Amino acid sequence: MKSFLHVQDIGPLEAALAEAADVKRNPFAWKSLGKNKTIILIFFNSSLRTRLSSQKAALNLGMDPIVLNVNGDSWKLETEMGVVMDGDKPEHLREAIPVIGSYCDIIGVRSFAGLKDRDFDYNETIINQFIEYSGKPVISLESGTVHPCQAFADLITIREHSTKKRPKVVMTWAPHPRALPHAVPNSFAEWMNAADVDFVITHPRGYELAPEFVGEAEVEYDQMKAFEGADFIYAKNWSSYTSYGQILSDDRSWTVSSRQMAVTDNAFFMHCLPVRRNMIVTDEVIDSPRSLVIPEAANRVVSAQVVMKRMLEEL
Ligand code: AN0
Ligand code: CP
Repeated sequence: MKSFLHVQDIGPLEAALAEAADVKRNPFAWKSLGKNKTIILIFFNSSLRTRLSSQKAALNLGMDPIVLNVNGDSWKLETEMGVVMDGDKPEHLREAIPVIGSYCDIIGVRSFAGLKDRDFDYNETIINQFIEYSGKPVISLESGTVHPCQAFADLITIREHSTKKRPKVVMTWAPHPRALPHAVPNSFAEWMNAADVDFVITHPRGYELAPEFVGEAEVEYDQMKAFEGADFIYAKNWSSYTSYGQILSDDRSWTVSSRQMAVTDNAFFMHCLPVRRNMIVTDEVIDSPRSLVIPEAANRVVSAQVVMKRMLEEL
């Protein structure tokens, strides 16, 4: 695996899920695989889970993780090509990336969508430069359009809790005070479309995701109708794709509460975290025994470890 952005990068899902179960059962079985190998994790944005679970996964594999917070500890990096660098950024990615590549064996990059220039974000301009100029395998830790480590952990969690062969999984938009990227819902849609589930997306009009991620998924604008008979509810806010980066609605009736959960088939509740309580989901739902948010976050170590393990095996 030269890079990990999309569901196809992991190959057949059943094999990946079986490997995830192995890794979870015996996390230290591959401790010698990463001996004398280094992973550098670059963060252009904040993180709790990704930062910690990626390091934990690397340590489980015997690798040495190094974390760099761009904008915090390092020089601010220019990401646009062909600009006169007379602003506040003293170094360009074009030099920084090969330097970083020379210090490590695998690179992880978190660089959120800026939500200003759709082409810049949707061309994955930043992570693609890492892929092109580092000479090393690159993992998206949420980049311009995708968050594959999250979606893989979500799929592992669904598989662990599903009692049906083909569960109904509903991804619902929910209100949020700030404009958020599409990476989490894009990847969740991409992975659910590839998995053996009935997948429905529900959101107010104007929040349609990019067609390449929606794929064949059913889109239902009536949230209550979408929730009927669901086995898993996956809540997330995102900003508009068509009116790029805009907030079009703050309709609090979309906040996931026991009113909507009542029409599901006793569904589990999921969210990638961080979550704003009583905006995205009520206390009652997130604190209920059907909430999977903590085991879901715990599975971030497992998904990251499978990806890093496969990259190490190919080094
Ligand atoms: C980010 C997002 O929505 O993309 C990260 C989620 C993993 N969330 C926030 O910025 C709150
Ligand atoms: N879910 C997730 O990626 O969380 P962090 O932003 O805290 O890493």
